[in-house]
Amino acid sequence: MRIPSLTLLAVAFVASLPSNAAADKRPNIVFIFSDDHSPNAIGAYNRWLKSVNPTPNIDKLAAQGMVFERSYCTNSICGPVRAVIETGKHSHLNGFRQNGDKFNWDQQTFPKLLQASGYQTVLYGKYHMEGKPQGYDDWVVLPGQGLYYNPDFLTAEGKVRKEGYCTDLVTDMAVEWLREKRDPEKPFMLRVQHKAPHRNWMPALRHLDAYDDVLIPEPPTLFTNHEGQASPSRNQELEIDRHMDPNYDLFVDLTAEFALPASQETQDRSAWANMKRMSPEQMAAWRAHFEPLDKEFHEANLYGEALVRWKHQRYMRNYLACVKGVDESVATMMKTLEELGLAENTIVIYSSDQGFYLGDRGWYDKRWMYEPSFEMPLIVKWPGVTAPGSRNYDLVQNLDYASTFLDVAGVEIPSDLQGRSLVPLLKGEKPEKWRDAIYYHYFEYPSVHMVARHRGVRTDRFKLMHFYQFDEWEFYDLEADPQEQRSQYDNPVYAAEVAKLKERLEALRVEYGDETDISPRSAEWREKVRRKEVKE
Ligand code: SGN
Ligand code: CA
Repeated sequence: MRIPSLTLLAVAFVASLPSNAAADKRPNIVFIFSDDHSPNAIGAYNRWLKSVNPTPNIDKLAAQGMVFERSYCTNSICGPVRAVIETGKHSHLNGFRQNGDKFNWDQQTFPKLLQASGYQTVLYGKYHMEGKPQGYDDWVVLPGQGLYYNPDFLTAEGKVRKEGYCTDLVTDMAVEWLREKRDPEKPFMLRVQHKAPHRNWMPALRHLDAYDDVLIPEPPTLFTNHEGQASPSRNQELEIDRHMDPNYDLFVDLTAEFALPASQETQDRSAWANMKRMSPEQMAAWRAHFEPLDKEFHEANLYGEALVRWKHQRYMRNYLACVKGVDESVATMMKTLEELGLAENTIVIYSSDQGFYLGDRGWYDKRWMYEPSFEMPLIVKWPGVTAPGSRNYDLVQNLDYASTFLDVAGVEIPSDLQGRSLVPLLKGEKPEKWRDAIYYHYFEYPSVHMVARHRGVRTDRFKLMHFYQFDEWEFYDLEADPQEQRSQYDNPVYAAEVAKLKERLEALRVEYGDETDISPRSAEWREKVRRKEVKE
């Protein structure tokens, strides 16, 4: 008997299928990712900002899906979080330890693997990893931090300037791709990545007055003295009081020549650095909004705690107005998926690169392993899989995203990935051996905001942090002290627990292969760094 050739067999097989069965029905993934959006500023997380109802649309997504209550990043800073997502490997292995590093795009990434398996892969917006993205069928990205108004974008063909507000422009590109550019026969992974609500907090004109009449709640730790912590907590530069600049950060008009500060240097550190990008019409609307508020501020002549409170209100109003733009983007994406009949087979994920201090501990910015900047929002709607309104309390990380996406697509997860697929958790299953501790390592010091390097471990209840350049430790019982106000590192009551966590930290270091030099630096080096005489 003659055996038919493989080609003939394949033709016969395809011909025997119903006409549309050739289409690949694996789930689509829409990954909406913002920059510096704290879970505290998401209604669904039920935290201290909930009363201002900051995110009705993200909350709707949460009501239809699963909210991860214990989601943490590996290294609380933009580029590194993204590199971990791309590779599923910790910073010390993927090579992107701190902002300013360059990502090596030649390495294995999850979009490359998805693409090879037949997914369409698309990336729009902030990526912050330098270089030409690989593994994407289409990409249009912001250079570096990107700008809020009339930003430049990088494309495969070169740089283009787009007129409008950044969050809207990124959403529009994603919508246009879904409506007009997608191949309906193939599944897709679409990344919609916003600059907002990153510093300098510039809302869309339509949202400028969104919170004018709202008294924003204050976090319980707006006024703390950091006496209960190791020295790095007192020697940072991210306090609302001492480091948040009313003009550069809050757009308060402090000069007679607001529109054009005298020197290049003063321009760069003034509101002008960001406002100069606006069109005359945009700038007129912007100034019309802030002028009466600035007048009131100057007349009030505030100082001390009253000034901190005022700065906090202004900061939060602008930040939350930026969040509003992102929240609208989520609504637009969900509506578009509905209209195109894609909602049922599309997983929608909302996340952000790290948490953020919204006055917590008296601070803004991120970087630390303390909860407000260590956590990452993570909300997932997977129709037919995530139970509507469900909550998960397992320890999860950005390290897990790559494995999760591959698992969703039925692609084999390479053995060198360090995260774990969240698919069982999304299904509501409780895997027998889920991780019981999280490993953290932050590398960027000395640098902007002056947060010392540290590594650490967090379990369900305890946290150990090691500021190794300074040879100082902190330890917290998160049940007894959820705001991490007083380190118990030297408290004999916790001695056994501290010893256990030190062992755990070492075991995780070995497991993840982190060979970073963690020897303490000399007293002389520490002093020089603090006097700004050393840059690394
Ligand atoms: C800029 C910001 C910092 C911020 C870093 C990192 N300064 O340097 O406030 O910590 O980015 O942010 S700014 O004057 O440019 O606003 S990150 O999101 O990229 O990690
Ligand atoms: Ca960020």
